[in-house]
Amino acid sequence: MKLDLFYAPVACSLVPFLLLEEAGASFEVHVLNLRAGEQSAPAYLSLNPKHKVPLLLVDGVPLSENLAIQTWIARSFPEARLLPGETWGDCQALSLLSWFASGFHPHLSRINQPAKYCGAGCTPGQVTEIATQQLAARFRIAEDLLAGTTWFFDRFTAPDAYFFWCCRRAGQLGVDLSALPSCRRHFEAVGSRASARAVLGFERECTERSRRT
Ligand SMILES: N[C@@H](CCC(=O)N[C@@H](CS)C(=O)NCC(=O)O)C(=O)O
Repeated sequence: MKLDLFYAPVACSLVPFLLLEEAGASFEVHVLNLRAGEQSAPAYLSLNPKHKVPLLLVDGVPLSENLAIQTWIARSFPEARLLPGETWGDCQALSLLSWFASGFHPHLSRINQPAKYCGAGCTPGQVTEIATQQLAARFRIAEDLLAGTTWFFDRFTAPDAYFFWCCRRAGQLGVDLSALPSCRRHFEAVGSRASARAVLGFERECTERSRRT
């Protein structure tokens, strides 16, 4: 089976990258420069007309959407135990993945590019402020879910990787997580895994390479 992951530094494609590392999968990473608009090049649009990363090609056939890609990885590499492994637990995990994709990610996108989300009579500052408030409410819920526990389930699973990215991106965009000790502890726990260190090392190399060119 040939796996090709389309990835961009800093973007949410970090999550399937990390899970493929956890699974010990053999895969090729194709780096896109989102700022340069490489996600809108015709060759990429023919694979993913939604012009987004992540995208996973499985034997040349594209699969888009983080939730679907993560679920595919977890099911295809069962020995990595990236989902709880029984129906109720798996549905609880999908519930978290869906929440991160629909409850966190869109607000992070708004803070990243507020002008894109402005209608008449609304300023980028207001978009950022509302998105920050919405995120704060969601992070408080996550804080309660993580109180007294290292992981969302009894061990590291896919939702931990996805929430790691949400916290990382929020921090990079200036969202203050300092009053959320459980989220911060969770962030440290995921960040210290070999998979996360490998992905962040790769990201550093990409960033340095693009700085040099
Ligand atoms: N619903 C998609 C969202 C993916 C997404 O928004 N990716 C961003 C990076 S984090 C992207 O590729 N943006 C480029 C663009 O919008 O042109 C998913 O869950 O996979």
